[in-house]
Amino acid sequence: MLLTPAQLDQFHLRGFAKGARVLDDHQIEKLREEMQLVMEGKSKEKPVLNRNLLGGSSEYGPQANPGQKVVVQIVNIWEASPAFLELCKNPEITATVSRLCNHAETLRIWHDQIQYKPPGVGGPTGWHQDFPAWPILQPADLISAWVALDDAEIDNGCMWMVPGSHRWGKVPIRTGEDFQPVFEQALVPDGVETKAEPMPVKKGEVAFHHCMTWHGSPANKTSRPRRAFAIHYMPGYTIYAPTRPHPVEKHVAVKPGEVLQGEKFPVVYERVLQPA
Ligand SMILES: O=C(O)CCC(=O)C(=O)O
Repeated sequence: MLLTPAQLDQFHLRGFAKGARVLDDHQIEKLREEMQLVMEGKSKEKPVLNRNLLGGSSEYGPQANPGQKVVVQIVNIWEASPAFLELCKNPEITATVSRLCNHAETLRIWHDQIQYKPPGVGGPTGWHQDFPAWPILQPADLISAWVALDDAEIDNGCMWMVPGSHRWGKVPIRTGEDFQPVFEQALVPDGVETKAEPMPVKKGEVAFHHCMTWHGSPANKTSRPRRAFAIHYMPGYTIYAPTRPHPVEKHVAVKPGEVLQGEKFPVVYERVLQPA
């Protein structure tokens, strides 16, 4: 368990919490190498997406498209890299996520993603809630574990969170000039505080967030990389409920209304039930 009882309470109140270190320097180096390999298209197996999240050229380098900001997004690197799949199965991470999901008995990988903001050109990831961007699932009980592969700090684009926002339902959010969340006041409950706060995470540490928590990450203004890996876990009862397309949908082999399962949604945690 990577969160203390007090941190578990904080998570339920605030919608996110920072956990302990889960990777040593050697493991981090290995994952960075694997990421580079997959990003350059040199891995045998391929991920679902390997692109610049901000659009533009499919090339990442600033030389390919001068002025183009870049957030490299690799979706389902676990399919291309055994080291990342191993991290998805980390028993401490999955046991913690199960606790955060009301003691879910089973967890599957919904999908994962690298977000890499390269030095100098690394751009922002706009404010959003995850669940509305996943329009083929129900219910909104998913939890993400976000593992830093570099120190993620304010100046190189750590995530920002709005405490308590996971309890306000679906709210369309835009990103303001000053990287503040912009939203319609009438859509949030009266009297709630909507102040964003940074969530710096040291390399090798993990942080957790709920799929309705408002979050985003500004540009990388430094000469340091900001690499991170998010694992989006779904409890075993999550069903396939398609309303709009999603890149991972091509892996779905069940019918609407059925539990979303199959080899591309591997079980990574099963709670051992104690005999009565
Ligand atoms: O890595 C980032 O800055 C954003 C990741 C994110 O939006 C997520 O994990 O849900």
